[in-house]
Amino acid sequence: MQQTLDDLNGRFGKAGVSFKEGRGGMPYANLATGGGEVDVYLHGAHVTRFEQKGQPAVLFMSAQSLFQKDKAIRGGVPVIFPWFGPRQPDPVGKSPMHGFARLTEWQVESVEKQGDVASVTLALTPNELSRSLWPHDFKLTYTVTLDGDVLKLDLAVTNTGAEGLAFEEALHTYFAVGDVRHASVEGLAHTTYLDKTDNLTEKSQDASPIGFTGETDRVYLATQGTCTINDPGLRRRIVVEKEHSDATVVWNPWIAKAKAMVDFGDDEWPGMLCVETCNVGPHAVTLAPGATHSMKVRISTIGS
Ligand code: TA6
Repeated sequence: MQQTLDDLNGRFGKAGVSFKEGRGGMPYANLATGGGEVDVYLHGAHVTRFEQKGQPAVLFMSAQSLFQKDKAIRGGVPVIFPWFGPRQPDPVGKSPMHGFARLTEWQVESVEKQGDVASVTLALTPNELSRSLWPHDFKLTYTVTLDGDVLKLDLAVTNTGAEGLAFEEALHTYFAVGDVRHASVEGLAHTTYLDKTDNLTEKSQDASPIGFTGETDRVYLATQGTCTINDPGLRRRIVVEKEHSDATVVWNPWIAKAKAMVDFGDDEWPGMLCVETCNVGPHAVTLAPGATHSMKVRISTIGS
């Protein structure tokens, strides 16, 4: 159902939560508290902006991002469901990378504003696109909350069908950094990862923080802990806490891959890195009929 701005503001608008027209004429929800602002496009339920008062943006958004109904937004927090990466095996052929959830408009289900906490809940149920790719019944319920200057995301998947439901999911978060060549990621020491730049070879992470000296694309397995991004460039640390996520992806495209992406500036790769909260590969989720799985992430900053 198409949701007009008048309809959305009439039904849900309140102090701290408003609906506006964004890039490509797409509607988005703006959450505003004393601590900052968050923008969430209905297209893909895509968080495109998280800014704390007086601070540089916490999330990276590509200046080249498309805002078209059949394309993913580049940056912010893509919602990845029900497969991660290329679909394997692909029964329909040419299934979109990272599933369909980020390619379709979600419905606004509710908004909340209590004190300095503002949130919007969006929902996705089977539609023409999903049915053409993945013949399963499901409901996604995604709550985006700005609690003062902290961003909280909660992606709940409910199996509304009569059969078991298996899926992968990720909150594919792009963080803004001063210069990825001087940034590092802590919290994944002594773990095992699959290196996507080396044919998914299984490798061991040592005790040192993860630095970036080239294209980096790693799926860290059996990782439930908090990650911290150390960013001396912006003189801050970004803390990524999570619940019910067993895998963590760390990604920077570096030079060649940046050039290969039409919706990503050739010179944008130093300003970002992804730490993704997910359940993928061996950590895919299987739900019995009627069951719900909720994956949560909490993003805060220290310093700057
Ligand atoms: O999460 C890292 C990754 O899987 C990379 O391999 C790269 O493909 C990235 O996601 C972006 O994928 P996208 O489909 O958004 O271009």
